[in-house]
Amino acid sequence: IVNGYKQNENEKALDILNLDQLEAQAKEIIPTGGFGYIAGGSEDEWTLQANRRAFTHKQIVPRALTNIEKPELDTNVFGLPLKTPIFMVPAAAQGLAHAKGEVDTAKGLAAVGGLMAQSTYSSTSIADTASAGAGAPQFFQLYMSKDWEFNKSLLDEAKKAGVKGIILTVDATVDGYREADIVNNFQFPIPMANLTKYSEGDGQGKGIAEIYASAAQKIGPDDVARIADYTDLPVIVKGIESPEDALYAIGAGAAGIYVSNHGGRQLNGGPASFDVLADVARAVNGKVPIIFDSGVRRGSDVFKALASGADLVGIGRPVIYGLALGGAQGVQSVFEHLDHELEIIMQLAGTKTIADVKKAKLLNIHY
Ligand code: FNR
Ligand code: LAC
Repeated sequence: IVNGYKQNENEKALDILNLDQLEAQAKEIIPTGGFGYIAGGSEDEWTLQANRRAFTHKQIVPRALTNIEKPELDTNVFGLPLKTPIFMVPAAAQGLAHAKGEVDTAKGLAAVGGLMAQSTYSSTSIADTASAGAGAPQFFQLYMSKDWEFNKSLLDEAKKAGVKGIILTVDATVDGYREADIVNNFQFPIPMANLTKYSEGDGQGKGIAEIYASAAQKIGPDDVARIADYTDLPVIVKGIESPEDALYAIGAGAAGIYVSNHGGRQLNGGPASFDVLADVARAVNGKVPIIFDSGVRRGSDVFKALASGADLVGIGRPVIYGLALGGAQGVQSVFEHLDHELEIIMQLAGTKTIADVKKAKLLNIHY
């Protein structure tokens, strides 16, 4: 119990039917305020729901006579060897789900050989999260502060901890209108390790809106360039939904484009993330790798995102639910389950490798 907040301590493998069912199970064991913050989207959650529905807008046209068996999920993006193209998105305050927080998430990702992104607003420190996940690559996600000393100290710490890339999040310059947090009067009960050490206070007792207020609202291509100049790590810009922004970011030095609408937690009324992926990928035209997230829950969703131009496909909420339900082993179970669904889809679609999936044909029929 931290500040009256009960943290889960489960450490067990999970028997998963599908990722959607994890939400109801996690709701039973995560305290109301924390669950509302994790599950919630902004306003009436139209965009959050659109993220899921959008995957029905495209169908997979299978090839049958392809002579394949035993599909392979391994891939290599940004020069990083990965056992799966599915990765853990940056997600703040995982201490809300489990006492071990991002340290257990990192262990789970290392166990499956998948990439993990850690958030500026993590419950556990950059170094602890990085060492817990040794064996699989990690990216550090930066919320750019108005204080450049703070930004540089985080970038230095991330580099020292051995992360392989920096994600700059640009779609959360203010907090989306999160009605669950208002109803619950939610304020973070768990300190944020990276804020504890610096002048920004430790986040505890603050709502996400206040935390965001201390971050930068003004972010432009010059900031991408400034960060890319400061660190020699690849800088990936997260929260891109328009082809123009993708080209702006690349022109400013971005080494990757991350198509996302923050899981429907930010601009409500925007398109589903999946519905803008193909246009952004066409504009990027292979210049840099593309990362995708928001609403991914099925192996077929992963397949469709890869076939629409993504090189890495991220999941958020289901991993946090798996963390609450089973700690590191719970996280491992979530990724093993989704890998299994993807393997079945790849076999049935006649695609043996991830490279084959990226060339697969999708049909755009709105039923
Ligand atoms: C997030 N997300 C997020 N993104 C980011 O860049 N930095 C962050 O600190 C956070 N924090 C965060 C907390 C929680 C509880 C959630 C659910 C999400 C957004 C995240 O990276 C990703 O874009 C979405 O979670 C993807 O959607 P799904 O898979 O959760 O539907
Ligand atoms: C959120 C922020 C932390 O989505 O990214 O809550």
